[in-house]
Amino acid sequence: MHSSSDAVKPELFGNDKRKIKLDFIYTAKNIIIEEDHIKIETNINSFYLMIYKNGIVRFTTYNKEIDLESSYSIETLEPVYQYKLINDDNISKVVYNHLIIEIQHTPFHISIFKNGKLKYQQKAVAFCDTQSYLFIERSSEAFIYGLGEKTGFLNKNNEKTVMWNSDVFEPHTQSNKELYQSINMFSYIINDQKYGLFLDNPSRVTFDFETNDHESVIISDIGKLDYYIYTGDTLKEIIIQNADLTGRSYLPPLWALGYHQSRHSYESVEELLEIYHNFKQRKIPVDAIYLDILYMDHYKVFTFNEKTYNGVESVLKELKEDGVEIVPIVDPGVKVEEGYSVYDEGVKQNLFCKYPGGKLFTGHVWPGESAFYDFTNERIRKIWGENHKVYTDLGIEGIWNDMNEPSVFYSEGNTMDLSVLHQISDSQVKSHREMHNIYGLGMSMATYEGLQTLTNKRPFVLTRAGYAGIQKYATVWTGDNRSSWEHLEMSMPMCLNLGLSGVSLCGIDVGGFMDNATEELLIRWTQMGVFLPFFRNHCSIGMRRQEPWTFSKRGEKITRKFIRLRYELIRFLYSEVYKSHKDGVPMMKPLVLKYEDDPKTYSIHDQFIIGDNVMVAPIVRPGETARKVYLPTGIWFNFFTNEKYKGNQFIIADATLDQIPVFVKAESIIPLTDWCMNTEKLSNKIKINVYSNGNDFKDSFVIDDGRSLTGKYKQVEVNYHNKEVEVKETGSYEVNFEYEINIIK
Ligand code: MIG
Repeated sequence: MHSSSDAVKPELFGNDKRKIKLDFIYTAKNIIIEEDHIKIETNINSFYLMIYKNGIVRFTTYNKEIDLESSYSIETLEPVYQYKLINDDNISKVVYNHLIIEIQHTPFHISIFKNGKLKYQQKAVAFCDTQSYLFIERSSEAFIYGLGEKTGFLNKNNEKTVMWNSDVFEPHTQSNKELYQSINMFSYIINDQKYGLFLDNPSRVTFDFETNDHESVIISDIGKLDYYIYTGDTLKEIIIQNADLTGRSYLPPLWALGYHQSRHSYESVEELLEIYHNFKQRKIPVDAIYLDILYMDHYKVFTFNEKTYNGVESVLKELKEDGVEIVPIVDPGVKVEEGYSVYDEGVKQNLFCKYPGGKLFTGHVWPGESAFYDFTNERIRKIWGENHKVYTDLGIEGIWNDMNEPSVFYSEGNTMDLSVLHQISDSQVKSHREMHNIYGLGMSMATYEGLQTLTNKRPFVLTRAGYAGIQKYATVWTGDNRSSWEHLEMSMPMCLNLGLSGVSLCGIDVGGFMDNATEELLIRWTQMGVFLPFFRNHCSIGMRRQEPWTFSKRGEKITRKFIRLRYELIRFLYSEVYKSHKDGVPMMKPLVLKYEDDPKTYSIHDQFIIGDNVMVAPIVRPGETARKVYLPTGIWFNFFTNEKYKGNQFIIADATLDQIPVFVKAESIIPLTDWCMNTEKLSNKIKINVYSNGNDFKDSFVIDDGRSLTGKYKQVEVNYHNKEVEVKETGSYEVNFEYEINIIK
């Protein structure tokens, strides 16, 4: 039979040492064009191939009936028809533009060539019960990026990981394979050979780049083997193809980019007010304060505790008038309690997940026994969205989705029973085992759409769980990290790989969630947070407080300075959010994404680029006041001192406790504003730093009102020509801005 069958070592199956017999597709028979796809009949089943306009190739097969539909997490793409199919003895070729897809009949192989060069090779496909196995050619020297929210460093090659949305409370280490998000997408790079792959399957998926030499094995637990190959020539092109397929980031309101303060929990309106007053009196900017689970009445979603949160309406009004937003947490579990309208309506309107046979599924979470909305169903998502009127009536415009893996206490596997059914539509029902990883995405989708309908403004949604496509509805944070230096450092590769998987808007709990932060750790974490897409300080109940003023005067002074810096940069940052929402490239980039021709960048995980030209190199070790920084080719300026450096070298950058190394590349601009207490108070005076090396260049940024859905914006183009700067505005946003030019050379 096929060589790969021998290559599957038993370790692949972990503790399960049963001999697993795989049925390989070893031969392809009839290969024909059928409507919008090519059908390949094999000894086991039919295998389908489709090509989309932007160079995405899809392969899909099922060991049951034909099903060419995609999951609801992806965008509808137009298939192309203008390809040629050439059938030969043992090889069929599909030719489309620069692509040739070669199908070897026996043994069954598929290879994709672009401009004559091999990109991708499917070595084998096999099945075992409900599972499918995909074997792909792999070099251990290659670099593999993406896979969403994973622990460890940037390059994921020579590792094995599992996609199964899980609430992981123990410290996140490289041994934690499963975390809250499942994004089955990676990019593969070795020299000039590059491709991206997305496997659209929300059941448990194992990516094994470790066990077998020379090949990757991807195992889907149940459902279709349905995957897409991105044939872009560069990492950036691959990332954009992924955004074409799984969607671009949503556009959050401007206030989502401000500084956010959270804690589990601010236990009463008095405590909430006290936090707010502290920010005000200490002149530390803040755009949002979070309400964690203790704001509710017995943890019942869509309620407030009448004792501790008595008077919440007027407090929220006061904060709102001052420009401070409130973001309450909403979990998916609905307390089983007759008389509680959310539960009663859920039963009456058939909104909850049920076992086969119709018995209600309940599981224990914060409110006790709880039922779970079925977010796979559009009708049910809509009703969930409407529930948010309770919040939007109070002026709330942002929601925090937690526990949506879903996490279920004291249950096998800490989640919903796998036999529970999802009523996707009237004609389609699937088991939780098959749909697990999409549950959180459905919840955020429902929340996002609900908020948008209710407020008619850009919603802000923060989520813990997700699947590919989550970027269309929510910002992602990486869950329960720890107040440790290791987790400070790991914040970067985690967010960078999320970005490379489509999730541009992401962040971590600044200061760390569990364990006790120190002043030094909080300062260093806050300094990094200033440059992350999402900047929220959050901390667990029972842990040492870590609001900016809770350590010494020195701690307060330094964190204040950096939180203010966030506001000086906020026009720039929001413009980068907007660009990423348009072009699909993450705003926080690993060096390799910008400098792909420079292999020295390939493994750098502890510095990053925000936007296109701002290099951030945080200090991530206690007591350190200097660190190694790699500056890629070009001329660079220290953002704080304007000192000039030649790139293509490692430098040692000093950073005492009140400094962070940040460099800006020549031939770029940064729009800066004076700091203010929150984004509602942002000034219309913009200082444009123009970083010049003498050459002519153009750069631009985008401004708008940061909140409405009108789609009116202003593009500000800065043209550096013959040592003169010209500023030109285009677009339909009518507010006037004053520009001051500051040339740095
Ligand atoms: O079982 O709402 O990750 O941010 O503070 C823990 C309480 C539930 C987990 C979240 C964390 C949040 C906490 N939640």
